[in-house]
Amino acid sequence: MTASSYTARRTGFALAAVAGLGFLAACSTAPAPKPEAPPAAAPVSTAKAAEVVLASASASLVSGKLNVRPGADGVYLSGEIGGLTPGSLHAIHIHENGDCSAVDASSAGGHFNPSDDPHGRVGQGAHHGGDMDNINANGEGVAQVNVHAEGVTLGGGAYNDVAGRAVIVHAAGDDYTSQPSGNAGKRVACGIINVTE
Ligand SMILES: [Cu+2]
Ligand SMILES: [Zn+2]
Repeated sequence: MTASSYTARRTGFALAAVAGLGFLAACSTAPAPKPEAPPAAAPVSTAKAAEVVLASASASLVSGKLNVRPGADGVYLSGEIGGLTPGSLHAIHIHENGDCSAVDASSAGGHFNPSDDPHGRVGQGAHHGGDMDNINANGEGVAQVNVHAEGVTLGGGAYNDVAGRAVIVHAAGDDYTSQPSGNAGKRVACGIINVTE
């Protein structure tokens, strides 16, 4: 073998090794496998209550506090959110990851979707478990929240458990149709569902 062909082989091997590393890195950051099919018996909520402290994201002035309680067909969120544009409409959803660390709250991931359905509107056909109705800000930019997420539980660790996940408030309203998230704009507040009881 000549010196130059040896170098070419060495270079080729090094490139293959780098490509292999890239492949491994891609694998390690690939999304977690889908949860398994729901069991026959519906999972039940084991927690009685949780709270969400919403902090601003995307340089907004939005903040608030919500109480979360399990109910007959999902979980109910109530409380108050302030710092919104007076008279404006805003989407509010439960997102997959309990991680509000990114300045734009992108770390919270997409809508919590344990049933592997398209985005939609709660109470009206197929929709994400994290989909909830829009909230309205009054003339002072404060929204009284009273929303409901269907087909999810609070506590217990079942595939549809919302404990430890994030609640996100968006800059615009949810059109309940656009995929994958209702065309609701920036994430203006984020908070984690912390079980308290
Ligand atoms: Cu959202
Ligand atoms: Zn959705």
